[in-house]
Amino acid sequence: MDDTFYFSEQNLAVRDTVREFARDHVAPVAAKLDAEGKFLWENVRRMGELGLLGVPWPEELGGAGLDITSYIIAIHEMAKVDASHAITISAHTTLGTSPIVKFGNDEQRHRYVPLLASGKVLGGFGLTEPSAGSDAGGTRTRAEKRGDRYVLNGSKIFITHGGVGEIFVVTAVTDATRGTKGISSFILTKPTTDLDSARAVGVGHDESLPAMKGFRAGKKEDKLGWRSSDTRELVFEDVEVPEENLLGREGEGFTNFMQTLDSGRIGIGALSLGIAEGAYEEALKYASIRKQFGKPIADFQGIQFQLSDMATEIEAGRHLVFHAAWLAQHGKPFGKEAAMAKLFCSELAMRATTKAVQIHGGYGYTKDYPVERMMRDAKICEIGEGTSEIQRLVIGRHILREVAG
Ligand code: COS
Repeated sequence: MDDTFYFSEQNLAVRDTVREFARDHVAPVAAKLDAEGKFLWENVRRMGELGLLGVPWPEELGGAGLDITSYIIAIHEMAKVDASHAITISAHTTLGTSPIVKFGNDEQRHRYVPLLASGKVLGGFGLTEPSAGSDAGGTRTRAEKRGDRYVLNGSKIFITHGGVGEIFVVTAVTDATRGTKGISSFILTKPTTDLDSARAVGVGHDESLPAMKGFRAGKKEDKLGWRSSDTRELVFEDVEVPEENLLGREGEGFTNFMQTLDSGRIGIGALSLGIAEGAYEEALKYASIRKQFGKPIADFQGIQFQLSDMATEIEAGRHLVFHAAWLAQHGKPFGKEAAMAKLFCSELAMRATTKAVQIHGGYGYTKDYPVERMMRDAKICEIGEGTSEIQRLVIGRHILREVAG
């Protein structure tokens, strides 16, 4: 894919900015952050300064005012070096901020989006629950209307930025008799769990956001991959949420969140593609310098075939991801294409990273090379923001609807 042919000057400038940032500030620390499971506030600040935490939002809301392709490029480019930094951009922007941009009223948009888009505070998205994973409609968290407020009780799990974040959009059942149409969404706020670090760096906390009593982050997950991204439980114990924090109308929470996930899938497709490309580049480099039987292993056809397969599949993945982004950018339906991009690229990330480890041989299994981290980081892409099975289900429904006319 000839980048200069498909991408605008602006798109390429975003790519260069992220490439430079990733080279200077992410690559040198990625392995250490992974080993320590550490969330790096300094890089959140830097990403905010570069406009990477609000790429597609209008400038009047504190965003960079760029197009969706630029945003997808940012995720893709970052993931070539470190998936944890890439998911920070993606989860914060699509999951944490886009529901407020798209479904919020003017007051909500102006209240919360500038804080998020500038990277002053981090956002998150609370949908998944212990009994509502793939079955997102199985939400048990309740929101009971009492006067001019809702009282929330329940919990969410596996929430990116659950601890470090301050602004969350979450779903809760407002009418248990109406199935998915009885699910509503709300904006909740709490202080970051990392208050000292956030204060020291100057981002991550905003005094004007109310600490809602009874709303707190729970256990931090100790994960296989994406280890320097913060994933936690969110707990709601009689949380009083003012009615002006209802996002959209009552009963619209499920469909709004499903639309958010449609967009999110392009981002996870791009993130997965970035992991695959990062692993491919490492494998190519290693195969060119590693000598066995008196010559670089890249001279062996067995290695060339593996590299050829990786390069071909990456090329296919790029077309899927950037086609879905193009559709979204031009206001065309993109749900099927986003699910295809996410499905193909997440499974590609697993294949490519596994091959990259194999090409590195014993060294690939050690922490001396980044490919083992990339392999661990790839796995969640087949699970998070809709498993591969759910993507196949979504694609299947689209196909059958198209056939039915
Ligand atoms: N956009 C807009 N509306 C949507 C939608 C979408 N992508 N998907 C579903 N809806 C609407 C449907 O049109 C339906 O409304 P009507 O009854 O008015 O037609 C309503 O939502 C219920 O949809 P459906 O009956 O298809 O719901 P299901 O319970 O069968 O669930 C799936 C649909 C499986 C697709 C959904 O639960 C899902 O995406 N699960 C995966 C969740 C996920 O990705 N979790 C990741 C963690 S969050 S980061």
